[in-house]
Amino acid sequence: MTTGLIIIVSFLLLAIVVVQISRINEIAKKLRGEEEAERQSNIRQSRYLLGFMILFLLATIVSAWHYKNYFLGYGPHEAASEHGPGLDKMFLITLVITGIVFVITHIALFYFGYKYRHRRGAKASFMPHDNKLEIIWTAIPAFAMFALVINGLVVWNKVMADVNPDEEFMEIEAMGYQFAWALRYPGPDGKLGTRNYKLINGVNPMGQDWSDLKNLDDFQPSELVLPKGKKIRVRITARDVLHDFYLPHFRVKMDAVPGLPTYFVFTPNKTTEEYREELSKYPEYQVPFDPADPTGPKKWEAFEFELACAELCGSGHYSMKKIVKILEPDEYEAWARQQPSFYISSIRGTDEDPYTDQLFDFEIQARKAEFEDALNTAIEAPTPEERIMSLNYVFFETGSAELSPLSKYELDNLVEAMEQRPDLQIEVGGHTDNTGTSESNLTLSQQRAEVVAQYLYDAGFDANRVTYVGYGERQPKDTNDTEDGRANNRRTEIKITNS
Ligand SMILES: [Cu+2]
Repeated sequence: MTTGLIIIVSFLLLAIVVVQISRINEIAKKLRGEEEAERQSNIRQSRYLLGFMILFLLATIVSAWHYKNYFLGYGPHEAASEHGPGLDKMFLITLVITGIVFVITHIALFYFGYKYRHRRGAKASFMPHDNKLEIIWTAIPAFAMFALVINGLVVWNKVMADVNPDEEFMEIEAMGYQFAWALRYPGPDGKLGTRNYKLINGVNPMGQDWSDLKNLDDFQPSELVLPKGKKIRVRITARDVLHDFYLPHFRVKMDAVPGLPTYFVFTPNKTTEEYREELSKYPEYQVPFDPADPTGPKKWEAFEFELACAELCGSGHYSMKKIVKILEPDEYEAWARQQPSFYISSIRGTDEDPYTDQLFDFEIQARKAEFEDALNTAIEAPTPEERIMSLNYVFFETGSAELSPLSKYELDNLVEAMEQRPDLQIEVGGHTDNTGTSESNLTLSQQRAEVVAQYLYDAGFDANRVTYVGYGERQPKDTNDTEDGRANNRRTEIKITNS
């Protein structure tokens, strides 16, 4: 605020000075005569040009020196990827060549302005054409440009190269949309599933095709986390408008174009921790990250790599920033193992799920483990009232005693458990919610309990070990006022009856 005020006041004062000087000139002109005043003015202005040149060049050099530790490629900001230093070197060469030209042309510009100021009686020399001069000022820039372009092509071909199919790499996907990035990792199978833009909807933001089994373990983390030292191929796409996948610290930058998949291959070679370590050696990063909190973390401690969008894609463009973390390979593995599959966490069991009529192996395993735990808890319970467990995955068709197909997994768990425990005796109990008359509910619960018992009889157990009772709606476990509560009440239980 005060800085702004000082700048405004300075400009005002400067304007007043300029106005005053021109008024003094007017008066001087009248006193000394027009011609003498003009000569004086020419000398003065040619000197101002020289002064401006010195100030301008000094400011350029001093500010570049002062801020050098903030520039990518300088100070602590060495590239964090394998291809990065090659690009940085190319930029440095270009900067040195164009920098020399920049300084020489500016000195020449202002010096000539000084040297050839108007003098009384001086005459301009007439030089319509000079072959030698033309050749020199065409050949030198042409040669310099040629060298830069050739160097650039060599670096470009290295940086933009795709992976060899037989080489080891990890492929992830980044999709830009207004206004964020959706990231997709291949999951334990190491392969990204196929996508189709026609399948994009509110629950399937990337349009994953669930009929492709490779999609089922893909996960969509909120941060871009990558292992150090691994070659990464990023598939880059856009869902709506142009975006640009930009990882400044890794010198990665590629447009994300709707309908035209692009990619970038790079190998991160510094972890976030290592980069912070490097920053900590520079005084610029030893200051508090948040100036309002002087005791808080230092700039180097709070540093994070970032993913940004480098295409002005609309009003929310600025919000496309994502944190990027580079971890040691074992830390990365631990992180990746914890990421839930998008299909399992967001699609499984919904209307989008094409596999509601089947169980996956891992689900069968998980349900079996859950069953064993619950059974052991019931067997070891101290009082007879607690020796009860629900068969959580036994379901019937609505209003009937017909088992739903997937119930067999839970019933097979029960069969196996009874085979392993020859002295286990159980009572199968059927329960319903309070929809319908209590008589019909009682009948339905008896029929359902009988169907489960029959399954066990068919498996070779007899009535000494398995009895069944229908309790109807008499023993609700939950409220009958909500659908969830009613679903909890429609249950099949087993009671351990051996004492
Ligand atoms: Cu964008």
